[in-house]
Amino acid sequence: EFVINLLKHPVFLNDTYTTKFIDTTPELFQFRKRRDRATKILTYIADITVNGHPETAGRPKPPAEVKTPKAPAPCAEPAMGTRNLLEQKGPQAVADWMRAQTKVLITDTTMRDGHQSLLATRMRSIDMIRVAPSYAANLPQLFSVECWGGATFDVAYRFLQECPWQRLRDLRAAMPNLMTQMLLRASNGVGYTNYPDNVVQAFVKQSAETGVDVFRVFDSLNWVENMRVAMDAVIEANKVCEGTICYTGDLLDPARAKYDLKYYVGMAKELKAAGAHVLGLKDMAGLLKPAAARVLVKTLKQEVGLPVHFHTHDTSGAAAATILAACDAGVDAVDAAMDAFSGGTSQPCLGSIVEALRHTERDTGLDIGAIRDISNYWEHVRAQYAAFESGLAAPASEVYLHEMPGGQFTNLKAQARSLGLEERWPEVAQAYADANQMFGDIVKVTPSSKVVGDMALMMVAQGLSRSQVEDPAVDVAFPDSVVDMMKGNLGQPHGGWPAGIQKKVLKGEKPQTARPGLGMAPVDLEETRATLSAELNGFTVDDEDLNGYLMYPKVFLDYMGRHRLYGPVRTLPTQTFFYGMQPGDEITAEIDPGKTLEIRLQAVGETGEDGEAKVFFELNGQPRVIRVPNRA
Ligand code: BTN
Ligand code: 3PY
Ligand code: ZN
Repeated sequence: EFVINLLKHPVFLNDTYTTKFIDTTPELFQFRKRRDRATKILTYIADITVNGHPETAGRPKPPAEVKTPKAPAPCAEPAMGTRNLLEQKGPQAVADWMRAQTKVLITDTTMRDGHQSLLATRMRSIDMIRVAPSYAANLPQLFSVECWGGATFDVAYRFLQECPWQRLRDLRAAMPNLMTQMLLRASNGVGYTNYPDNVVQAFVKQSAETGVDVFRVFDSLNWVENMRVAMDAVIEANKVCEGTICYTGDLLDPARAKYDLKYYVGMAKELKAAGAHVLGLKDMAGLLKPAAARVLVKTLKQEVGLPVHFHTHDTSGAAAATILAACDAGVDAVDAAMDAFSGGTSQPCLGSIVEALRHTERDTGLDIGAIRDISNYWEHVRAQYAAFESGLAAPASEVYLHEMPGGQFTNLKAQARSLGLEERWPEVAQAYADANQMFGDIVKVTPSSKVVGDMALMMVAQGLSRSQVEDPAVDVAFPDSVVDMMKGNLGQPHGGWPAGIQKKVLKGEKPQTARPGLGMAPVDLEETRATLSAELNGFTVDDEDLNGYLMYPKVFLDYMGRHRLYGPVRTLPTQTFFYGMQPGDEITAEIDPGKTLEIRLQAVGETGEDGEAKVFFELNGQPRVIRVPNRA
């Protein structure tokens, strides 16, 4: 097949291919017969069974008794929920309704931040889609279900071999009464870099069309100027625009006066003026302490007049106290995760918040029995992903030192491990804090948090202290991401970049202070579609594919190449996807609504002289033999 040859061609692997390369390289066009989807899926299972999945090799295995999780039965037709209000009366009516509630509204983050923070974002769509009807029927009082955006977009293509848009479409269909919610990094889309304005606009439009109702829009430097393009696009799509403040520092600490009450109120007013329907308060590292939450939420409510939606992480172990303080202070909505996906670097436990508020004037009205049933389902789901557990065993008060976001903490630890720095983690934590101060004490959240992390790892690996890095006499080769940030390519932080370090990093080059998107030419969308279609041998590129490609060109192309080989592997049970099958195992995969494959593994044969293993299946009762290279 064309794409397989292309993806394995050294020029492609080197990232130096062009369309001309395709025209001048005839060996790409040795087509094999196109195989049907069932054969493709069997090929995937055979390959994983013989060779293992590269991502689970050497990692802890799920317990032997782990079974495909079964979702609780939906108890009735879904009652009307927030989505119905949005559809009937629009986003402003949702915001007005929020402010009129006495109860605390709850967002469930399990399907996005929960697994992003605990399982390296590896949860597969099938495990979400199975339980979505139970959410719609049994928890219709939820404010929203956060299930898209952030890191989930590229991880779906890159590691899970599935289309993130299809995930969204399926979840939307399964929860018609509940608002879906996504995390959007403003001009950075769901990526790590600033995109041209028309790419951001197209992405928001498509997300709204495919199924996002609430957009939590933030900027990694809290620069409202750089949030407008994304916010305007959300408002244009008639969806809920949650303009968001990222919380950092320590509100009540006079030594961290850069981020004081005045700063947050000022930013909140800017977000309101920019058209936010809801004010998001995003405490991505879990730094907001209970007493500070009381002051901050009360003041924002009084001074701004928008409903406030609070998000935090339980890295310190004290997040539930902060949420309850925020509830006392009048917060309108809060985020929490189901038991099995809560705590640690994730959100606090949803059921426990619900019970803590029970019989108070802020009672959420959510059914604890329904929560328990759904949570039991999630417990079985989590067990399947043992390979992706980070192993953080206890709360970490160290978070107040480094201020790493929940999603980054375990990731950076893994990176440190791969560089042989695991034993020196306390130094990494200190270097992260030092790098932050060196950059002027900035907001740290994707992508700015990655830059600080890159700097910190470099400092520890090379034994450089902050004062050495800052010393004009000491030669330092800065990470690319640091150079890029100092150039102004992620935007401007509160108070600007410190002149000394910026000058040293840029070696005399002049930084930009304008909004990065201002200097970027719009992408010709139709020309891109045509080029992409040609690169994919005439494949019809729809708007979702085009937007996926615009965010992550290489990741998307790699996904497409594997898709042509392996077909709709998103329909496989998670155990099969990561571990293949044992002789005697039987599974089903619904590749289209109503079209189900029944697959039984009979045996794995010997590997022949040609290095290929024969794998014997029964597919819907008929014998099938698949040959795959044995790379083990
Ligand atoms: C990856 O991106 O590496 C994970 C996606 C699955 C890749 C498939 S798994 C079977 C085959 N063997 C490999 O090493 N890669 C592909
Ligand atoms: C993301 O951008 O993915 C985040 O979760 C930031 O907190
Ligand atoms: Zn978060």
